[in-house]
Amino acid sequence: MLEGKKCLIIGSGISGIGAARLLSDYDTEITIYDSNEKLTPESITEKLPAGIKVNCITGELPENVEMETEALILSPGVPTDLPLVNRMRERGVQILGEIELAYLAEKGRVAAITGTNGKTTTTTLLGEIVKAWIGEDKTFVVGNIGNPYTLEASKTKEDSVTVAEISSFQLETIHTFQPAVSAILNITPDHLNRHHTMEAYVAAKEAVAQNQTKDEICVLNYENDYTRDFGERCPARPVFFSSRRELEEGYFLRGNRIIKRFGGKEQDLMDIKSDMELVGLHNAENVMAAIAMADGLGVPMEITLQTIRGFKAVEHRIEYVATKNGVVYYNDSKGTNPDAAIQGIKAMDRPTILIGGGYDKQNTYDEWIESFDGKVKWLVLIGQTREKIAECAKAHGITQIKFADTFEECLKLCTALADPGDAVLLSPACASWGMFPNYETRGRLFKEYVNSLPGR
Ligand code: UMA
Repeated sequence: MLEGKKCLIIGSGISGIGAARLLSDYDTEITIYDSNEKLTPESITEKLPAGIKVNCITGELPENVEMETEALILSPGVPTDLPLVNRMRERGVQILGEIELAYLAEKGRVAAITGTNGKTTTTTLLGEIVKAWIGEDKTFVVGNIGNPYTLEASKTKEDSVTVAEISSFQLETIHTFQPAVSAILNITPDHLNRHHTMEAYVAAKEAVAQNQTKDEICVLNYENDYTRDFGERCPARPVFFSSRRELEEGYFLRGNRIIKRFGGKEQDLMDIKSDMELVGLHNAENVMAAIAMADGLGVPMEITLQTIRGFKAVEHRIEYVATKNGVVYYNDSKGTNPDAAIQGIKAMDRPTILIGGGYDKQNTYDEWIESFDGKVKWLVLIGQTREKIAECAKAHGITQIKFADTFEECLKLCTALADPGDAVLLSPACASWGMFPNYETRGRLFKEYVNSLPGR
């Protein structure tokens, strides 16, 4: 459907490069455009594999290129309501996201995971389960997790499984994307600067199931109002999990044990304290979602449970870094919104120096600050949101607040403020943008700093 067309890709990040690679398999004319004036066409060309013919443009897009474009491919970070995109839409130009483009080349089955929090852990875990079942060569773990789907889609085969972490940004631009098994882990306010309203954000998440049929399943969290309600209107067959109540049908916790119950038949699967290394109730939810999805794909239960038993925490998610001079350091750089950061502070069992702040996604911070539960000894704030968070913290009676201008200053300050027996937790409740290219860089810099501190 793209054959012979003049295609314009917006964004020269990893998705845009992946999209160009995939498009080069078709007979298309490819242009990559990036609005960042600091980039040069040469710097984009350098990122492309040799032998691919791509026209690269940065800064302003010439009008003739806009007018000649017949298909527009958007990177996830590109808002779908940009004037340029709106003009092309009005002109009837075919508009698709990088995920949709990849899906056009998909030959196997897809398991797609979305939700505000827990996506990366669940995707990684399900990826490991599927690998243990059909082998690494037939398993593709892609998407928001950091591996563009367009780089892998052409390698898929009829008997392969693609496990995809899909963000709300990516779901805004799908058309035919149809997972065999999908999951919406939870929905809480996030990315409202991009989606503008909660309704639009929820609609984007629900789109993961829009092309599914009742022969396919959508795994949903019974304890989240949005996902529970979606069960009523979901085009796929809803399969619920719950960490708080016993369900008539589905996967749930009874004390510390995960139980599966369908058609009146119960199976006692595992203990969340002694059978897995992941900690916290949110991880029990991620594990139940992964089990439900693996079941939906047909993975034998023994393979699923064995993989979970050996699975360790994902990098940057409440990740223990080191203990230096009696201070325990945790990297939760993936706490990029208040809801995720609540899990971070909840997991602490000691006085904590908490690093917060970053890019402003127009979130509110009250619930996060209310979850501090007297544990936050000092709140050290960085980035664009620091004043907004400080104001909110003060309104909740928290006065032990410090500002830092740079990340380095912030880290040194935390070390100075911490006494033996304390924790230092990087769990900012904000995206990293503005100070770092991504949360991984923020987390890695934190770990490098901690590991460079003297002491064991
Ligand atoms: N750009 C434009 N015009 C715009 C906006 C951006 O030209 O209007 C350009 C920028 O100058 C930049 C490029 O687009 O050069 C960046 O594209 P991108 O933001 O889509 O980033 P990618 O590097 O392609 O990474 C994207 C995802 N990024 C975002 O959604 C912001 C990555 O998710 C994802 O891992 C990757 O695709 C592979 O699928 C990151 C993320 O932060 C981890 N996701 C959000 C989250 O998890 O909360 C949704």
